[in-house]
Amino acid sequence: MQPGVLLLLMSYMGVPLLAHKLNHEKAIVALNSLLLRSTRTFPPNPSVHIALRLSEKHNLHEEQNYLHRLKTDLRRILSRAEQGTRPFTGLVALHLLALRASCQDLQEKRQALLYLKKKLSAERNHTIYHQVPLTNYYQYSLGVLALCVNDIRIDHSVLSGLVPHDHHHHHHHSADTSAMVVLALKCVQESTVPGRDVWMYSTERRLKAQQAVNKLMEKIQRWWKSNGEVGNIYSTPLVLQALLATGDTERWLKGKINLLNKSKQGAFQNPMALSQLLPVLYRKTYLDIGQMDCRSKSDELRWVDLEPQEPETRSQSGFVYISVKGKNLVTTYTTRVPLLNQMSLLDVLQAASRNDTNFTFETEQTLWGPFLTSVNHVPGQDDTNTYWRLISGAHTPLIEGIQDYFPKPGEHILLQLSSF
Ligand code: B12
Repeated sequence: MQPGVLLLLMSYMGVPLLAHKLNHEKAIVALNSLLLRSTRTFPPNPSVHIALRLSEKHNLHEEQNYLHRLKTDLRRILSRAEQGTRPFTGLVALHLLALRASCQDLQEKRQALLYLKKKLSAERNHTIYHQVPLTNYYQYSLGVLALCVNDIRIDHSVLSGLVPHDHHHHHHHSADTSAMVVLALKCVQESTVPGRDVWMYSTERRLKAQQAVNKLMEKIQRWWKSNGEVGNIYSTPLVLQALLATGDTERWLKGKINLLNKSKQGAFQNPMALSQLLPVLYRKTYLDIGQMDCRSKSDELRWVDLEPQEPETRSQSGFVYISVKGKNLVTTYTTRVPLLNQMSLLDVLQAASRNDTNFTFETEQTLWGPFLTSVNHVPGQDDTNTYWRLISGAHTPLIEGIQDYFPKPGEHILLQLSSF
């Protein structure tokens, strides 16, 4: 095409392009208000605070209140952690990122930093003896990222646990986890000693980090789908952070537009999912937290009242079929539940246990909502690497949890005890 023709074409397209851009901005601010609103109706979540702090529009009063609640929560978590129940590596890491994003430097922060350093050593030791961390690589890298963003120097041993150093060590990370490892190592690579103009880590360390980042990004590029997704729509926001952090703005933009469209279809109602999405819509990554100075910003974000949800008119009739399979793939239980309007999978399971006292299940509250921990008295267990996997039809794993997924009439849902 002649350059002149291209120019002409572009000037014609310029007007709708601008309109698109304004629409995008409006949509992003609407999502920002939606996240702000979630602070009133959901338990405090440090990931939500991080996203509110990283965004362009603010409501400083609401953010301050939320920070206060988070601190109370953190004190509770740390005192529970002292009783040595289970590791809170990822949760404490998110709190430390949230505190840094509000430029808070207090007693609870020092205590949390100490705790996280200890836990990361424990994660590392666990990888030496058991090939996997105490929690998982996602939390391990989140922990490294949180220390790094808070300018804390990380032990060599802990870092080398994230960098596969020989050929026997292949980590098969998911897209989410790969992205988080990239962010952690990118932070390490770029860290300077506070107040001085020198690198925090040796040339050799930084080179190793760089090489590991390159490997992971190659993998992410191989996984890249033409619609701009990697993994699924809930891993893509973190992948877009990794792409931004490594300078691939072209893929970031493509992914962002796709996710904005998905959010218009209601895919990011869950505040945790939205909190992972919002930063990349504003072209921000968790690495930017380290540069925040918390000087007064815009203070104009209001939380909009939601337009009343359209009442679901189509009457859904039919059944949802539930089956339960143990590890040996033997079906141990089946039932069917009449599907009423707007029933989540959680509602369906509750109805099933009301209809039949032989069917029981338990859940545990997490940042993503209720996690299915046990079915018919059989628990999924971290120490044996098992969990209750949610599957639709014969083999389509759900990409949402029991509270967020809405089964369709006639759908078969399989609860399958699986390994991870
Ligand atoms: C590790 C991991 C798991 C591990 C957790 C156990 C372990 N010891 O590692 C296992 C393999 C068990 C798992 C299971 C599932 N997971 Co998962 N998981 C993750 C991952 C990679 C990291 C979570 C984490 O450690 N967070 C750090 C800490 C600080 O946060 P936390 O909330 O306290 O962490 C706990 C919960 O997140 C919980 N958890 C893990 N996954 C899920 C999913 C749901 C829906 C809920 C409610 C809780 C939950 O386990 C964490 C450790 O205790 C995230 C990726 C991400 N982007 O966040 C996906 C992610 C959260 N999981 C996801 C999904 C869909 C599932 C499953 C529903 C898959 C399925 N078809 O069965 C199941 C849960 C089923 C059930 N029983 O309720 C989605 C959620 C998307 C959404 N919109 O809801 C994510 C975002 C991955 C993705 N991109 O698809 N998961």
